[in-house]
Amino acid sequence: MDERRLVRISKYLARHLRHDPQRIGITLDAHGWVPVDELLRAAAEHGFPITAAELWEVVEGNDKRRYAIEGGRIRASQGHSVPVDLDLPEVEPPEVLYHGTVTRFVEAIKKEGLRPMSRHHVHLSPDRETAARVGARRGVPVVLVVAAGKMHADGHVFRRSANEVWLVDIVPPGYLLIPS
Ligand code: HQG
Repeated sequence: MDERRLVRISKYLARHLRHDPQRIGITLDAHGWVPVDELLRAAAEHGFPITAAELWEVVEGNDKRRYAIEGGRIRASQGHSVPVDLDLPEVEPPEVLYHGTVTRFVEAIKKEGLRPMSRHHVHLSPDRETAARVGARRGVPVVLVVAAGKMHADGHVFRRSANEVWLVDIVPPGYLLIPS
């Protein structure tokens, strides 16, 4: 499959598995799962046929491993705006994690800290390079360092998605190191 088709399918899945399942008449269960055959049928009925082989290639070949298939069902591993409980265990984070953003958000972040905005959680990256890539989606990236160890010691709950994205409810400004 060529790269463009792969990206189109991945974006189609993101839209319907994270944000707008009703658009194609599918229902995610409480943990975000939907049967693969139901998804493929709904996609075909709504004018975007995907073969099972293509779906498999997107799930397996995707460098960010955004989707997981288990027991004939599929879900997005993180990034939802619809209410789902990913049922991820709490995990102790490393001493520092990173968040990629852009200059125009920095002033607000200094005041308010990091907020989940339209998602369920604030997303943190395990390394600077990943955070820089996340920020670069929106402009010139700024990488913030998060004192994750200290946050955890102070009682903040950390979870990690199947694709190694760290999830927290908020990051208060006092735990952020923001480059000037
Ligand atoms: C910013 C992609 C103003 C925050 C990526 C970010 C990631 C604030 C934006 C995943 C703020 C929210 C998530 C505040 C946070 N004031 N702006 N107080 N607090 N922000 O897309 O972390 O390709 O919801 O810095 O790779 O950018 O979809 O979050 O810029 O893993 O799989 O508000 O999405 O993954 O943006 O990205 P997002 P994100 P996928």
